[in-house]
Amino acid sequence: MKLKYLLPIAFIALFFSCSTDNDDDAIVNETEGLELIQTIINNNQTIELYNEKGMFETGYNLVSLRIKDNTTDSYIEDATLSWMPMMQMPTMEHSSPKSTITKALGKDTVYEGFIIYQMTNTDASGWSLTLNYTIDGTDYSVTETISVFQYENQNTATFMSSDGSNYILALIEPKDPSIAVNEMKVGLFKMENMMTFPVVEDYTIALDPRMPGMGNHSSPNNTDLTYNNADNFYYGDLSLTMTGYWKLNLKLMNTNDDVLKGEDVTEENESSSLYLELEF
Ligand SMILES: [Cu+2]
Repeated sequence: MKLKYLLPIAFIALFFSCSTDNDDDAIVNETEGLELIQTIINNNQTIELYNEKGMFETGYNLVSLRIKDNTTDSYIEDATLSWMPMMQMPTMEHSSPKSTITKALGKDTVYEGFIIYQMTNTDASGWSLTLNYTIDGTDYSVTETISVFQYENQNTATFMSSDGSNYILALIEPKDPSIAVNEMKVGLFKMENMMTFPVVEDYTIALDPRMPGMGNHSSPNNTDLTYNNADNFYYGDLSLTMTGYWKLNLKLMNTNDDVLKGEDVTEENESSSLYLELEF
């Protein structure tokens, strides 16, 4: 091969090998599969919020965050972060269940946590998000209005139990249900006050899925949900025998097996007062 053909090839090879070493490529890969929800500018930093859909909805939201240093145009890899979602209502304000924020597994620039929005206004208004973070020993804080859209089905339930306490229950899995025995995963939180929502441990959630549109039939091989202390969520088997609308009738029992909320589904009682919904 003549030199005039080799040179462009060498140049192209050099160009691509350089660009794969470029930091930007690594950064782009870290948010692959995620959609930007919002950016929040706080003086010298820009905070980026991501999730799978690119929007906050009522229920469980897994959120990824990055902080960009606007001066150097690079992402901060050693920040510590916390957050406080807040809903302003006509006569009071309240927060919601949320996790701590930790570095996402196997990532350098992405932090991760969840927020469970238990309600919203019909126009998605009412919520703000405060982010507190520390970079190199300096504390920063920013509060910004966010939009939280109403999810079409009841994927979260807020209720008062027979013990007088308020609880929040949120459906996390299945995200993509199929005609099969699906792993069902929910979060259960006690509303200690308007700001504090600790995880409830070691309760049991009885499960009875039904199809109200089809004679309220059930399905075989469901199991009740039990607490997993490795990740603080509840797990059980959810059997879905066909596509369509399912009402996941639930009954919450405390550690003494007292029923705190919900009723059995019978001929006379077609639905529990505690339920989540699912459609696929
Ligand atoms: Cu509210």
